[in-house]
Amino acid sequence: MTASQKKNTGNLILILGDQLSFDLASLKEARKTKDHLLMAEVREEATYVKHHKKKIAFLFAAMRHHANALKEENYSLDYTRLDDKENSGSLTGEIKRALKRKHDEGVEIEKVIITSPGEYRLKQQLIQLGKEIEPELELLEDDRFFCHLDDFYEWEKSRKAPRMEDFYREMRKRHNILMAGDGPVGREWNFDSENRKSPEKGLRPPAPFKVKPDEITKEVLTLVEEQFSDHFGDLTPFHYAVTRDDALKALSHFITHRLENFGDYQDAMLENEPWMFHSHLSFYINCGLLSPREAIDQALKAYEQEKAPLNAVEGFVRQILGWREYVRGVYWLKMPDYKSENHFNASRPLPEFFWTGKTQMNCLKQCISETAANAYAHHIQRLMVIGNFALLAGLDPDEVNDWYLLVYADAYEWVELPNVTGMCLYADGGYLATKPYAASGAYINRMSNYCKACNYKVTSKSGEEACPFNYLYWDFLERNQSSLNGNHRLNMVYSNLEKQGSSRREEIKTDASIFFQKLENNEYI
Ligand code: FAD
Ligand code: DLZ
Ligand code: SF4
Repeated sequence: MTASQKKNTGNLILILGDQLSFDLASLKEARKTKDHLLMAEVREEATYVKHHKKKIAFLFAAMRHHANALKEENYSLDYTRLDDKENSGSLTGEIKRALKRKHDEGVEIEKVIITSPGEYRLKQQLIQLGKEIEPELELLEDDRFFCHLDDFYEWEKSRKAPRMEDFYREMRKRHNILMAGDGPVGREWNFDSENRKSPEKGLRPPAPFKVKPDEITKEVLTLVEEQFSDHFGDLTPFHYAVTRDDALKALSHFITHRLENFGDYQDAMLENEPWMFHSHLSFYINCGLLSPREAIDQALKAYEQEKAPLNAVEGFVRQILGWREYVRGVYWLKMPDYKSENHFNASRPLPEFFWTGKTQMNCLKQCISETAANAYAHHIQRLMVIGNFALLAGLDPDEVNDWYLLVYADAYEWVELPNVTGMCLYADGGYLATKPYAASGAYINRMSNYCKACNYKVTSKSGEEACPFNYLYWDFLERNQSSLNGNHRLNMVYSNLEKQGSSRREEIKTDASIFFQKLENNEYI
């Protein structure tokens, strides 16, 4: 009789807070009668950056519901609550404690199995733990993605400039998504140019999908209020889905009510309309309640049934099949060095208003206040308002990354870091983006109605009343000319800067330095 055939042997399988999927690699191999699942709420994961209260509540509530669903499927599962007296405070500590517990119960753990975590930090901790404990610790590849990491590395090696657009086309072909023979449906691969409609007057997006918290969620909300009251953001009202059934309803709600306009208004922003026509599915996809495949399949079905146009469906597919997969590949390929990239040597500390929303710049006030309220902002708010400011003001990439990682309920480092360091700050020197996503106030004015209610004038270029984005944009280009000079996509912009003449360039410099001085003094700007 081998060891594994004995009744009191089995594996210990740790399920992380963002692994709430029934088709998880480690679960596929689990033997319900022998193996033991472990889930744990731990202080270290909630505080390695001080996550938004709503993010912690969302994850703990989703974890508790998922644990119950697993138990209903007859898995044997131990669940450590945050306020359990014996809670060690870390995931590695909880594995050690579970090993001891099982030993005391007379169970011999043969192997500790974990689907690879989404963050380098935790993966290193688990590898280290594997060296310290007796049973073998096995990390399985997380196969809930369209692209295996080895395939990404191979694709990347084969390209001179490994850009998202080429990767996306490759993925479309490989997975036969929106293909007509060898070419794309609609003869174009990308309808990005049809995804930039300005929000016209009277545009009203539908109300978002909302779920009333049940008893389990209410208990979590009380716990988070007690334990994490000093963390950023509003805990209530809380209306996110925390079960698979409700996440599926959220998907279906998006397909029915928003997908049709998703393409047209993908870049649009309106005051007091945080949800626009976006899907709000990233929380659910990233923690495993929904699979990226089913989100794409539902959108394709809507297209086939003529319920949504191609520019909307292709745009949605591109975000999930293209960007989401691409940034994950970049993260694992480039870590750990990617975390310390700082192409422009930016070092300005994060302004206080990133935490309070108290600024006279209405666009930033709107986007930061909505982030505090919802642990959510849509892509253009993250990129072209908050991110654009961080880039132009030369904010320290470490501080900016920490902020993005903690404020959004969908943020895990594998997806957050490339979006911030690569896409938004150009801190990787142009590996991910072909040029910095820098813009003056005119862009924000075109894509939103924020400027109408702003204390600054978007049409004014200089002086106290001028929109700060207007001079910060040129000052950023001037400051970083030596490191951006070789970028031919900026030739036109730099020739425009040259044309402005020396006195205008001095004016820009003066306006920017006055602004930065006020920022340093923590004045109300
Ligand atoms: P939708 O606009 O409805 O898009 C559909 C789906 O596409 C999203 O749910 C998401 O799964 C995927 N997606 C879209 N854009 C991206 C992208 N650039 N990278 C990866 N997936 C994408 N996304 C995160 O999931 N976590 C983050 O921590 C995160 N941080 C970001 C930081 C910055 C500075 C920027 C510019 C973008 C960041 N994004 C992040 C990408 C994007 O902003 C969010 O995925 C999106 O806003 C989530 O809202 P939604 O579900 O309504 O998205
Ligand atoms: C984000 C998060 C939080 C706040 N809390 C927990 C937790 O208590 N237990 C857990 O297993 N996971 C948590 N997570 C998600 C992890 O941080 C995530 O699994 C890693 O960052 C890897 O992506
Ligand atoms: Fe933002 Fe400038 Fe418009 Fe004000 S005027 S909302 S600061 S872009």
